[in-house]
Amino acid sequence: MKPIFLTQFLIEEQRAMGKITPDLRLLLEVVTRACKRISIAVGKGALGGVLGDAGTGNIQGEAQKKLDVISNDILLEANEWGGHLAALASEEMDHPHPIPEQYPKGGYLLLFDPLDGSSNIDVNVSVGTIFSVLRKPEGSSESTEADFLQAGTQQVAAGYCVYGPSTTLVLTIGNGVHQFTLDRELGSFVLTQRDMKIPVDTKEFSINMSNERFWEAPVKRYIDECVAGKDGPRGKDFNMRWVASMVADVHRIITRGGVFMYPLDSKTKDKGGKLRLMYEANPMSFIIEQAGGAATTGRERILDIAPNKLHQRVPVIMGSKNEVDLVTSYHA
Ligand code: AHM
Ligand code: MG
Repeated sequence: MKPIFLTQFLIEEQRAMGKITPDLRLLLEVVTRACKRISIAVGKGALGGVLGDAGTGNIQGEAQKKLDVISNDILLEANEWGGHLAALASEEMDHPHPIPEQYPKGGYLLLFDPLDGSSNIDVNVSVGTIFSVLRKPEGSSESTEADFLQAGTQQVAAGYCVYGPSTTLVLTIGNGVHQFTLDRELGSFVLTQRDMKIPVDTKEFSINMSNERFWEAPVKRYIDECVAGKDGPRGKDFNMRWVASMVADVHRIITRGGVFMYPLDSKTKDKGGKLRLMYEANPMSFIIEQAGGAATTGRERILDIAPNKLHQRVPVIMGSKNEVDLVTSYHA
């Protein structure tokens, strides 16, 4: 079969579905080209001198890895000049990044977690990039932080790349979820799965069990019942997986089902949760829902949350629909 490259896929979507404007297509091409550069940097590992700490911290008080900073710079540099963006925001930057004066401005806002799972960089385990695209609100001339504070339902596109044994791109523009694999010889993303669907049922959960004593009762109940296996109320044995890279854990779930949880716990309660709404929870929830799954905080649908700040954190429960519905019902 003739390979379908990302460019062809996007052009055909633009023509047939009217789903993509030329500017959005350019944006997606530019972001994914930046991901290729990040993939190369990640792949060089110790030989590229890219491992280890940067010696700096981000606004969330987390130590930055060299590759966090490199990936952030690659995404900024790639996206500044094209004329498709009004501004950018990153998990690694305190404030939104305006488009430099010398370049034209466009109608989209780009948000990203440049390198998710960065605790895994130095141990050669999968990491990734997550991104989300919003429209700039009508009427405002200069972009402000308030422009970004839109509910996840307003996203026009979202995607992630996993830098694993192969580099895969998973993308939604609001009509299903499609997977592309990087052909390293050609340097191009090739469509390898159209319309991914998450099985509604699962026997696999993904949570950091070391936090068990900090969880709330509904999550503890759900996991206890899974762990009880065949002899418990669920009547089946469950398996557990935790990569500690959200991109890798969610990618497994989109591929073969499962439920991913970073729930509210007493350690992160003051901050609202562990994962970031705008850079992690919203784009992943959009993708998960487009693949037939569900995503909640336990108390509400993630995509419905009206954000109150750029670096807001939220509890996350996402994946196979029936399981997410069950955990959510325990919160009721
Ligand atoms: P990061 O964006 O700084 O890498 O943090 C987010 C990561 C997620 O990818 C992952 O699910 C989680 O943090 C792992 O947390 P923990 O180390 O508590 O298991
Ligand atoms: Mg992250």
